[in-house]
Amino acid sequence: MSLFTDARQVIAGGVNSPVRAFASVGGEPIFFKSAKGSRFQAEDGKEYIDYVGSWGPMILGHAHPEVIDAVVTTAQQGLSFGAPCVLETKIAEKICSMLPTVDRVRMVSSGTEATMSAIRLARGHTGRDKIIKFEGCYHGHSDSLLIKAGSGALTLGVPSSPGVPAGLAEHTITLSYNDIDGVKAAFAEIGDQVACVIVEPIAGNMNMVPPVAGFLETLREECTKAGALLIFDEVMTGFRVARGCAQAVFGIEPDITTLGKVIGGGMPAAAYCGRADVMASIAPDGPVYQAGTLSGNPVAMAAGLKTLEKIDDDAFWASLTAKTRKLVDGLAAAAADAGIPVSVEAEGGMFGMVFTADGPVRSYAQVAAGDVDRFKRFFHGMLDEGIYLAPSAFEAGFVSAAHSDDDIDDTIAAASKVFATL
Ligand code: KE4
Repeated sequence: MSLFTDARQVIAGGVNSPVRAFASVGGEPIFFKSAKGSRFQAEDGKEYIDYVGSWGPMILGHAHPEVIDAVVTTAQQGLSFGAPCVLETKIAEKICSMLPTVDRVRMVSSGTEATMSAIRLARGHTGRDKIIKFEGCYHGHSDSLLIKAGSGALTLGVPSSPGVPAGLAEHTITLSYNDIDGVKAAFAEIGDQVACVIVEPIAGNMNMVPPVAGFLETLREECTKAGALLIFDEVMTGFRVARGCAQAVFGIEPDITTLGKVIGGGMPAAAYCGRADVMASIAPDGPVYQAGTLSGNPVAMAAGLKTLEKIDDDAFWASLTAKTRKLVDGLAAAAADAGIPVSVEAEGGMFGMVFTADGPVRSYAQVAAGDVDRFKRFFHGMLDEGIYLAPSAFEAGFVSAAHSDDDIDDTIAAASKVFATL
C-alpha cells in the first residue's frame, strides 16, 4: 500500500486540496516529510528543490528560524482567544503601512474567505448584484466565483461546479482576461448593475499571464464611471510580486484588495482590506455581515507579521527579483538550445512557463493551446532530477529568498537535461 492509497481510504480524493493529487500530471503525489529553506525532504527520503512553496506563502523559504521562533513564542502564550489581541492590530498596521490604498483590514483564514467576503462587501456597499470576473482567474471556491462564461459573454454565467445554484450564477459575468473592448462593452450594457469587478492583477491560476497595457487602467476607469468597486485579488500576487503588491507595479488603486498566502507566512491567514469608507460597511460598524472563529488568530498573526517585517525591504526585493529573472532566463535559454518553444514570465518572486511558440502569453486561450502533454513530461523529468514544480500546466511557480544561486544553476542544468528528452 502506498501513502496515497492509505490517504484515499480516509481523505476525500486522498488530499485536502484537489491540485495536490497530481491528477493533471499523472502519477502519485509526493508526500512531504519536512522542509527547510529552498528544499524539502519527501517521505521516500529524496530531497527536492521546491518551486511551489506551499503555493506562495513560503517567500522567506521553509521554516525560517525567525518565523518559527515567533510562532513558538506566541503559541506558548495561548493558541487562540476569540477575542482581540494586539498582534491583530500590529499586522493590520503593517499592511496599511505597505499598501497606500488600504486604511482598514479584516483578517480571515483563507483566500476563499477573503474574496467571498469582498464580493459580499461590494454587493452590500453598492446595493447591486452583478459581479464581473475573468476566465482563467481563480478566486477560491465560493459559489459566486465558481462560474464560467455562458454562451455569450454577457449571458447568464454557468456554474463551473455542481452545487452552485443557477440562480446565483446568473449574477456573475465572465469576460476574457486582457480583453479591453469586452470590458468596455460589458459596462456599456450593464454598468449600472455591476457591484464589482474582481481580477487577479497578474493572473497566476492560468500559469502566469500579466495584464496588457491599458487593461487594469480600463477596469479602474470603467468601475469609477459606473460606481462599481474594483477588487484586486492579490491573494497570490500580494507581497509576492513586489513590496507594494501588484497594485504598486502597475500604479492602479483598487477599492478593495484581497490578500492571503504570504501574509500568513505559512499559517492560515488572509484578509480583505481597502478604503475606510468602503470597509465601514462591514459589521459591526456596517450592515454587511462577516465573521470567523479563528480570524486574526495570534499564532497566524505572529507568522504573518514576522514574514512581512522581513520582506519590507528594498534589498530583499532586488535580490528576489534578480534570482527569479535568472531562473526564467536560464530556462528559456535551455529550452531554446533544445529547440523547445516556451514562453516565460517573471515578476518579483513569481514566474511562469508555457510550452508554446505563440508567446508572449496574454490570454487564457493561449495558455489552453499550450502543449500540456509536453509539460507533463517536463514536470516528471524535473521531478526525477530533484526539482519540484507546480503539478499543473495552469499554475505559476515561486522562488524564495532561500533559493541560492547554486539552486538556480542546478535547476537550469536539470532543465537542460530534461528538455533534451522532450
Ligand atoms: P485559498 O482559499 O486557497 O487560501 O485561496 C484561494 C485563492 C484566491 N485567490 C487567488 C488569486 C488564489 O491563487 C487562490 C488560491 N491559489 C491556489 C493555487 N493556485 C491554492 C492552491 C490550492 O488550491 O490548493
